Amino acid sequence: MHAWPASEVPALPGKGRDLQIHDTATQGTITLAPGPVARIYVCGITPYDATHIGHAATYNAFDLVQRVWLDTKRQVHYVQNVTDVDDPLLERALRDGHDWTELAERETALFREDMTALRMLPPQHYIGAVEAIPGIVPLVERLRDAGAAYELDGDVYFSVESDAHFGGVSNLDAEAMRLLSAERGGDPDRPGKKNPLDPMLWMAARPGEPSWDGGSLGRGRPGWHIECVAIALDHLGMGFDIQGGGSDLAFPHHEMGASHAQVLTGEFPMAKAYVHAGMVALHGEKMSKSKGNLVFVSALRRAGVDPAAIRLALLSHHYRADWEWTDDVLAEAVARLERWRAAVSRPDGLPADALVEEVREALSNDLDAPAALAAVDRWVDAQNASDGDDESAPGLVSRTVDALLGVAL
Ligand code: 5CA
Ligand code: ZN
Repeated sequence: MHAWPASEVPALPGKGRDLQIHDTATQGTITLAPGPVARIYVCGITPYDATHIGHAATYNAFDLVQRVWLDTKRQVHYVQNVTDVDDPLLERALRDGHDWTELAERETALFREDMTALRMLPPQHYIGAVEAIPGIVPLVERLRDAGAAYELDGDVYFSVESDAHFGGVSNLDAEAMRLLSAERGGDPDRPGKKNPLDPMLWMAARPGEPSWDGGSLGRGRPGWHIECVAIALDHLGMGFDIQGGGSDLAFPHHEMGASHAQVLTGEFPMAKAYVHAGMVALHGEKMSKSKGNLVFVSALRRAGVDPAAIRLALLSHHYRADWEWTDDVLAEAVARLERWRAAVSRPDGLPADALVEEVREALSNDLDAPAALAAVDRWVDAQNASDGDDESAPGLVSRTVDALLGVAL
């Protein structure tokens, strides 16, 4: 699958700092020091509805990760999936009388447009679940042949007990895992399972649903977690730097994925850091496609909102915080964008070398975007109130805001 066009990232003078990031697995902050090529996998959308502000906030966090790494003069190898076949997508297509492939294609196209407008850097590999199926089947067969998976009425389940590290990503107790499993696509109450938490690796073909050749597994379609693992292992290998997504993916998705990968390869860990963004709410509840309390990026764009203002609104919250989208959040971002643009549109200004370092420091400190915005605010306020004569300053500030925050002034 093709991704979307990359906006250019200006090079800044000097060099950025290594990223310190909160890791869900160790429940602490770790400093990542990747080699010349940093490797990151970020879970992509299930394309049955348009990109909402919650999605955009999560992708914004991982876009900052890329920008910090690029500023350290590393390359970034970024992989993202599209869950273009799964229960919620098929259910929505059925409900609305649409062809599921057309629904997935349409919403993926809109996602690309939204990501481009928001200046999110694209992944080098953007892979759909459907196109990954030929790589998934042999992995499931291997897990089964190694005794880490078993069959139940034609479906194949992963045995969580086969991974000694199971539970180490999300650090939840058994009861919490069981509740979340039921809530997030698992089937803990299905009779016959060895452990209620065991997730499906391969679902045997159901009447009226799409299915693919699964070799010795029979016709069917892949489970959700093995989809991301197959894509990540294929393009990044084990021990990559960051596995990313929203906090609702820590369990079961990233927990199960790590277990699949660790059992398949005999290596630990799958990722050096498991990084999770907070949830954005609307009217007091998590924004979610299933509840329908959504603010779409595309709807804001159609209403004439500058994507740079949307981006500033996302950046005004720390990525790990849960926060609420309101009209005020957007109005504040629109006003900030205007102030910033006025400040850099002057022919000269106050020296900005210290600002570059402040923004670098804020972002390397667990992606503290609000601190980065505050630093730019300080320069902008001083600039708007004085008559500095550094002719390179406005350009340097524009390039810094563009390179590190993805905002075009
Ligand atoms: N396709 C799977 C991942 S493999 C999936 O979770 N798709 S999704 O469309 O439901 O979500 C895409 C990303 O947006 C995930 O990282 C998810 O955690 C994140 N996300 C969903 N809702 C919100 C929200 N309200 N706030 C912040 N992030 C969200
Ligand atoms: Zn995923």
